[in-house]
Amino acid sequence: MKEDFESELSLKIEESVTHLKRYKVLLLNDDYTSMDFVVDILMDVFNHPLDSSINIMLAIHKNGRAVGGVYTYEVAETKISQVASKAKESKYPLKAIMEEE
Ligand code: TYC
Repeated sequence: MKEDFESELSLKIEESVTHLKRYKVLLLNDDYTSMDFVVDILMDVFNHPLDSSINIMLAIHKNGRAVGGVYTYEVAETKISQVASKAKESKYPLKAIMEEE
């Protein structure tokens, strides 16, 4: 059917557009995660050096959120799930989300 073809095509276009976009991965503040743990996450998951990691962590603590990095959709998803599993393992409520840039 023409309608089926068109809706399949528009889904494909949507997917292609999703993959061309860039996504900010934001870390969110909370009252329980230790500052040291967030600094470790910024170094280990987001590959920031120690001094930038401390500055980003303090920005999250002060402003409620800050950007850990900007990535393709898949890489952003991977960073978010890495944060989620490390936080779970350490019993911290730390959360990362993505936003279209
Ligand atoms: N607010 C936390 C504290 O005072 C520290 C913190 C910073 C938590 C950044 C989460 O994404 C975060 N221990």
